Amino acid sequence: MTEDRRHILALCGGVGGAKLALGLSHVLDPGDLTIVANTGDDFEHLGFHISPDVDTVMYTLGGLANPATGWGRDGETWSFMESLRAFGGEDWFLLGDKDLATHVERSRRLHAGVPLSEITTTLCQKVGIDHIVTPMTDDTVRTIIDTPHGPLAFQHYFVRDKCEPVVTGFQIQGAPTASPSAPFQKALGHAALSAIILCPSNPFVSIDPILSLDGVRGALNKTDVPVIAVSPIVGGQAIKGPAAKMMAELGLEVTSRSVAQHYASFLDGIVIHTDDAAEEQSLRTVCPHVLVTNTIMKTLDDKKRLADDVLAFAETI
Ligand code: FO1
Repeated sequence: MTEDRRHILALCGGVGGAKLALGLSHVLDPGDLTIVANTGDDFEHLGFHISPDVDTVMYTLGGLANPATGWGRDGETWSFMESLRAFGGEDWFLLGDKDLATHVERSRRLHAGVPLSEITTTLCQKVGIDHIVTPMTDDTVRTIIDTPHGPLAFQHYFVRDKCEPVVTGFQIQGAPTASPSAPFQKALGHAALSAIILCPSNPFVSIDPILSLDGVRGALNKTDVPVIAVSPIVGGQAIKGPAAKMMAELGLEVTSRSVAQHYASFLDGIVIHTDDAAEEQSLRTVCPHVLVTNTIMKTLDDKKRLADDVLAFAETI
């Protein structure tokens, strides 16, 4: 396949996924990459529509992200939050002043009837992003975390309760009847589609909501192009976030093998970290192709190198 005849579809959640999405955006031309962000984490808060994973991808590719947290904006100020707190308002979810502008403008456009995917395209263009970044759907999908004490809305579990409640399962509400956004559908049907990459995001709460949309898992089961996952698990721990804790609580082994098993119906290749090289043989019983490389992305060079490694791996499948 020649360089100008390839299109890569990357599915991602927030911080970890956005790092690889940034790497891919540096090594692929704008027309050759579609990045689909999870919206199962979206919620209405203080009257605004918050789309955390879309914003994390937008800020990361736009060079605006807070490097310390991975979410929110760099050089943020907190006057709004401090004033809200002084009024006794809800202050468990931190909205910085610059970030707030995103939620105000997005919510205004949504109320005017503009679909989330069109708003995302516009906002991404405004911050100088040339690649296609799209929410997984324009429909409402909400991830619910089941716990022994009842169901929790995703951000209540993740931010308010700091991922402390034990997880017994997940509900991806609205997903079976939600359509993939137009740019996502276009990428899935792209004549030059040459690989689908599952970024190193949480399989349960970042990637599963995308897979659960109407027709998506079926499309991945049927596709002829390689589907490759970059494992978010390294050395029995999640690189970021609660994936390892969730796996343990669900009675799964905290390994890349469990990740591969989770995606088994469509997975052609998995990328694991060099520290886990000993797992390679047992992984091959679940997934036919395994790439062992450095999957930790601290610098921009790390992100570009991993993106190159994953694309080269895809070409061997
Ligand atoms: N994550 C936190 O841990 N604490 C926060 O207060 C917080 C605020 C926040 C505001 C806007 C935004 O786009 C993201 C924000 N996040 C925060 C991150 C986010 O909730 C999670 O990282 C994702 O939902 C999981 O991918």
